[in-house]
Amino acid sequence: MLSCFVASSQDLFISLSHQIEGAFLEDGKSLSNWDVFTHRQGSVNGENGDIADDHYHRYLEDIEIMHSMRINAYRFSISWSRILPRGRFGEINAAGVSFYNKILDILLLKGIEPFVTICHHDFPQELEVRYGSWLSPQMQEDYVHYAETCFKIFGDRVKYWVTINEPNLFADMAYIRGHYPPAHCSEPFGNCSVGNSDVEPLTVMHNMLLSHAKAAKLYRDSYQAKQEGVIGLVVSAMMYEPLNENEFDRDAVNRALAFNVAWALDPIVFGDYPPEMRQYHGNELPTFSAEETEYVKGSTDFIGINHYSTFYAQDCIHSSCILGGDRPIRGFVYTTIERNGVPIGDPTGMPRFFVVPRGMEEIVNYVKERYHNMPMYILENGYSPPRKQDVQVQELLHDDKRIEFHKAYLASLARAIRDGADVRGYFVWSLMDNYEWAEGYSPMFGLYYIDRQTLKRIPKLSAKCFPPHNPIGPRND
Ligand code: AM3
Repeated sequence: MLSCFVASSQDLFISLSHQIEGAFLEDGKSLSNWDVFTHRQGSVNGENGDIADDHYHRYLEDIEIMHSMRINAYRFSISWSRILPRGRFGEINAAGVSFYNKILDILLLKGIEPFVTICHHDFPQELEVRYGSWLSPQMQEDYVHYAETCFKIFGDRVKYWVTINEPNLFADMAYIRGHYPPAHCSEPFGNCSVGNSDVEPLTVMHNMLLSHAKAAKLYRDSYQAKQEGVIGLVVSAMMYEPLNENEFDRDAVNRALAFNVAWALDPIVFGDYPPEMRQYHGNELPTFSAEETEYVKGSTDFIGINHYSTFYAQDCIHSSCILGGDRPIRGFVYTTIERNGVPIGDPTGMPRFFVVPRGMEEIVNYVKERYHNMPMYILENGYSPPRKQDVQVQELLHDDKRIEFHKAYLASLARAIRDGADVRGYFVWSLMDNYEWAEGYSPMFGLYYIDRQTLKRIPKLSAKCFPPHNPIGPRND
């Protein structure tokens, strides 16, 4: 058996979100974009989040699990459709408020710091139907109204706010690949119900960033002094390495990072989109007015990083690339997971995700250098084992590979921290196996296994290893 982790001086946390709640139409919650998408026949192999981990009814047990593990922080998201089922067109749902009030109160009682994400991929379907959600500037009004509702009701207890989860991944998955609702897609991902132009993902990101910035300004102007919290954004931050060791592919790495990570972060730190994108998109890329630049720039107190894997990047300006690689060719970059037929790392259960621990140090250093070493939190990092037919539960529970994964990624993170990166926390994705968006229940990222028949929570081997700086192990009481 593998040993647990070496003690670390950093605080180490753990995370998960509403992919666990279930109770999809209970107590006044409305249909979300995901409820509608997954109920549409075949959208996610017939699987949906109707029950998920039934956390809505089992939150006491789940927080007790966290407490027993001596976890010191918990990241979760609030379901927009539970709090404002009709967005700004209806009333606050008291039952939804009461659910999160209970969670926050118990977490604090147990000494667990809540990190709260306001919008994590989901929102009331009514906003999609009325005006096309993130494609419309109207979504900014709805988002700010919702965010303020959260600050007012929960802000006395929440000291760490994340405005929007992974706007870059959402824009890509929902408006380029068509894997997330509303499933718009562009070439070469032509196999979805609604075609779009290249501009849609740019518009979606623009509305998300303006929503983030307006909410952050409101928080800072009216709540921060009294509530003494911080507010930030989290990006999906994959790493890239040159496919071939030459200057062109190294440039392609920079463009891949610009078109993914800096797309979201440059505006909120510097006030404008990355020059690399401006050069490629020209006038297609939206612009911020002088007034918008004022509040978009510097609108984050910290940078949240979700990191899972690394890809190879190949330049497509000076060499011809095969259209239809792992990603659309944005910024003339083709990304792939193999070099000369050799995969970049060991496989995982997520398509295109490989185990490449050095990527953690590399991505943290990239963010550190580009954004002048702002405070960073690793808000997601985790491992799902390669999927197998008829896998035995015992095999899933004996998750040496997950332990190895976190050991290696934490060692890589520790190197970046020793080199001066201001990383203040690390959250594991995730506490329990849960409903993984476009992939359904097959990926199993949890430190706890969920029996899908009984919904019993069963600790995997890795659960005994967290948090790693805990010298005495989990509680037995
Ligand atoms: O589902 C969570 C994790 C697990 O895998 C979480 O809710 C998300 O914030 C986050 O995006 N997570 C995740 N991402 C994988 C997304 C697959 C994208 C594949 C694109 C490959 C370039």
